[in-house]
Amino acid sequence: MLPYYDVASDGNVTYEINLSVDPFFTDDVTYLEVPPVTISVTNADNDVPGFTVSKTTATTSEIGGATGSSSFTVVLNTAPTGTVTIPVQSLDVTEGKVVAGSSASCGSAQASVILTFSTSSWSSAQTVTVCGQQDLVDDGNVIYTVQVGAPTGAAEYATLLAKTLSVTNSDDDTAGITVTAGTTPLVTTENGGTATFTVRLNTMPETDVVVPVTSGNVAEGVLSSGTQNVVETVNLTFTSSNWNTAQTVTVTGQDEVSTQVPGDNVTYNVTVGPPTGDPVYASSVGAQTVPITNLDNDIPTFVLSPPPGSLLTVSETGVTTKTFSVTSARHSSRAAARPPSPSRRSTSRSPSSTGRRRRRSPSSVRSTAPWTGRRTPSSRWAGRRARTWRSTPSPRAR
Ligand SMILES: [Ca+2]
Ligand SMILES: [Ca+2]
Ligand SMILES: [Ca+2]
Ligand SMILES: [Ca+2]
Repeated sequence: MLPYYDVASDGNVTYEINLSVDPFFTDDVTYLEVPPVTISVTNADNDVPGFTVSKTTATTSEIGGATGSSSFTVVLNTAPTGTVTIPVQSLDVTEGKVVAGSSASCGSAQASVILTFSTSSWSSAQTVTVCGQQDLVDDGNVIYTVQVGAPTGAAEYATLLAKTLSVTNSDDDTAGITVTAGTTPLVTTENGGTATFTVRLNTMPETDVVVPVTSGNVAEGVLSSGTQNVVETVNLTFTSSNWNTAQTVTVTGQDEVSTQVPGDNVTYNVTVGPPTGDPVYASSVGAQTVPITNLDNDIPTFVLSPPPGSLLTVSETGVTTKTFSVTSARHSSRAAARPPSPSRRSTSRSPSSTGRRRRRSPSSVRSTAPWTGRRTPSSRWAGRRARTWRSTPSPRAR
């Protein structure tokens, strides 16, 4: 007698075998008197209800899609006595979601899917794909769990426990600061010409980030951003909401306060960072420098004495002698209207500079200067600057 093989978890089944003498095929009549015999047989069941998950570990990536996802299958081990449902759930939807089918369906991935196995489809493996999720945060590779089960439905399955997959979602974000120049190169002028650049973060911070932006030479350029005006350092604050919105920094060129120096185009650095606040930014992002060139506004000129237009009469006899002089001078049309730079107010002026400024007083030169009119807002501006610098004395003042 051979045991009957089935795939149902139907338990140990006991059945009976009846033995009796068949008179039609029996020649020995003495056996016709033998009574029937019943044999009880138990067929031991070897089908244990359960389900198989094809993976215990997997890797996804924040880039998502086919490359950033991982698929596995689920199948029942035995024919169920009724329909079996198995939920599949991501326990961290910020890192991975699940969808029935292939990675082509990642666009509709959810926190969980329900797999249904009937008494006829129980042996067909069903595919589930774990789709890596993007978070724009420099959060490193994160391990999370996808839970399969526990099953419900057929009684022999409803007692089973859930299984788990350990999934690692690879990070694709690197904290950093992007500085974008408004022009290349960044140039200001001693006439107060400005240059701008913008600053933004590359990844979403988990706590606020403050990026200090500091002029390396306040005698050549000071900074403004938002309500922070004409200062050595502006502090740009980035939150999880505005981290990718560029904030503009304006650099305003500075003129000499006293002695005008011609030809002094000065290049210096504005430093952006290092950031503070969010631990990832504070620990992994350094400072970067932005070169700024402040262009000179001092124009060499000449002073004639007597002034142009004067009539000098001499005689062909050579008896009459007249003299005139030509002296070099220079002017900066903004100097007179310029508010004193805080970094230079403490600088003692040399006698020569004072003397030169006196000599430069001839109105024929200065009155035609084109910049004087543009400086007229300086009284309000100068007052603001003065207050600002008093309250935040510059360690870089010279
Ligand atoms: Ca990330
Ligand atoms: Ca992540
Ligand atoms: Ca100059
Ligand atoms: Ca100048």
